[in-house]
Amino acid sequence: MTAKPTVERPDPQQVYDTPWPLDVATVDQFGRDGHVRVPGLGAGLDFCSLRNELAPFAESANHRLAPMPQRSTYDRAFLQMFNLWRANAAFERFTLARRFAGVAAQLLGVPAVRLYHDQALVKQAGGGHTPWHQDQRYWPLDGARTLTMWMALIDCTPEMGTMRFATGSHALGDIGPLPISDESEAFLSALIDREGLQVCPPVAMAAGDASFHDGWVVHGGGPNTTTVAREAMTVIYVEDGARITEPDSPERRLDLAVWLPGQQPGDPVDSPVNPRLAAN
Ligand SMILES: O=C(O)CCC(=O)C(=O)O
Repeated sequence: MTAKPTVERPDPQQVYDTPWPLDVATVDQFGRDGHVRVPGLGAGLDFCSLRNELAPFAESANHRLAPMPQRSTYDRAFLQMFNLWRANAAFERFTLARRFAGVAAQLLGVPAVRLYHDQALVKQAGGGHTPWHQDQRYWPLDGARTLTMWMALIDCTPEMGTMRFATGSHALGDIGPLPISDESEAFLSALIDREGLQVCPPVAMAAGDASFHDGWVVHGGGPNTTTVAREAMTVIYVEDGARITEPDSPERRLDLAVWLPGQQPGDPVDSPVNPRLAAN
């Protein structure tokens, strides 16, 4: 009798702790385009187990919303679960991973980053598109360098609604207060046409493939026209030393209170929920 072969999987902490040096072309591409893909960044992690950890959070987020046809465009786009690192040990290891923070720091060209917050984004089967928007418009971090890592937790086809980007749009900076909505989709679609920006459409992403996007890049996601949920985990980073700016919109006022608790405009980002994440 032969022994049943076992699938060797590395200890997730080993994956999280092992640096991922980027080549110059990848860093240059991020600077030029405002987004870049890093395939296989999470390879070796147990995505089935991460999805099981996520399931109860997604289930309760789903129950808080109306049935899909009655939802707003925003709520049809995804179930949103924030700061899982504070609620779940598996996601604490994921979000605080030195490997991911190290890639973020290399792309920004800084020695260290701070966590702004994490969020899981589940685009349910039949879920709608994610309208075009700029993330940094939500954050009281006007002059800071910021970026988001988006990692697929399941093999995704483009039809499941992976990310789309307006390449180079980060160079336009702050386009204005346009919360994610039908209005932001229409306004930014017209802007993309007017400026002749190239759109990088949704692409297939295997579980563990990641993309990183600049806080000012115009981006969104396709609809999920399949019967499988598109499960993704995101981590938002800000350069270490960045200072908080005066919030000038309801979204930024809310973000200051929630993601930078106890902090004031002018302070460096360093509340207890914004740990410094250094690559080394
Ligand atoms: O997952 C999506 O559909 C959109 C994600 C997004 O906009 C972001 O992570 O900034």
